Amino acid sequence: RPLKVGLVGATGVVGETFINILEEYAQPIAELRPFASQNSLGLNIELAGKQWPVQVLKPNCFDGLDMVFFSSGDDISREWAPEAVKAGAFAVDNSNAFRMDQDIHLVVPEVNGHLLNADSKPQVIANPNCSTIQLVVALKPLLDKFGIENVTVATYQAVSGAGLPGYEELLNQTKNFQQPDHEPKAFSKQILFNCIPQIGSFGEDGFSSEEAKIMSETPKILGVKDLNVSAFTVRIPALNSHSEAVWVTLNKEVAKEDVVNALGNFEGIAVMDQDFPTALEVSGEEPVFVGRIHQDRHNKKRWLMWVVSDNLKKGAALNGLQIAERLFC
Ligand code: 11C
Repeated sequence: RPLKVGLVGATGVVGETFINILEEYAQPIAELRPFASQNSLGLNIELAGKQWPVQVLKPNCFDGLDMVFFSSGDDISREWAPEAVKAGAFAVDNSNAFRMDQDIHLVVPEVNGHLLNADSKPQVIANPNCSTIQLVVALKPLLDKFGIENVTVATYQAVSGAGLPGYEELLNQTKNFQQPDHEPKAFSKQILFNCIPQIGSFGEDGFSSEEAKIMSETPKILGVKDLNVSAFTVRIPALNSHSEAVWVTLNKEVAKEDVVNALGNFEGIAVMDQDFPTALEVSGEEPVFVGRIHQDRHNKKRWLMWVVSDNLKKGAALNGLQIAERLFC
């Protein structure tokens, strides 16, 4: 049956990606109800040859919908996702509001999609952080085949992770690159010609909120509560797609061929072992790309790999839609 879909945050970069993906291949949509702030009233979103007027959130605004995708920040989700569930819809939430709640599923369909099926009742389902999603997809086949002792990850994250303001800040600084002082807004320092080791805010232990998300979400999604994950996250002047250098220590020594086969045979992974993937090349693509797979010199159980994926697609909108597919297909 054609679905009735709500989209909160319809005018943001993730919202826009969600609409593009819906247009590409989701099952027929009976209704799109886009929501955004007051400033966007009067705008229409085009989907399937029809215009859907942008609305603002208000009581009973989700009535009749099957699913609502939220990508509009933690506060909006905290307040409105439960309202969508009360109205009888699934709330697929791309914010950080519910991810670590014990009774909320945090889902990457290839990894732990078994938590959802066509009999699931309307509930909030959390979409993980983008840099976590591509990491767990790459780790899952290694966990299943060889077991994992620990994981270390250093990220190189694109500005689109910070939404439209981040994207525009890099483009504007690039256009005006000779101007000496770029006043940073979306980032704490100038992003052009730079790398900024801050994503989110810093905690007392020295980790940033982005690092904390990766370190707590990864064990939950993989279903290994005590998995030791250490993350260091950096914003770089790439427009889109996050890159990650990953060190994974397996429970046993294995041959390279076995590692490459495990990764290559897993749903959602594209291995690029001869060449390597880059952010620019994989933008717009769906899989998680893995390259530079090689063994550590000192610890033969330890493997290094380079993991790149489109943070707006698999890292956000596409993963949300794949969650919906588990529920409705
Ligand atoms: C970034 N990963 O690149 C962040 C964006 O909790 O979903 C996504 C934040 C989140 O800045």
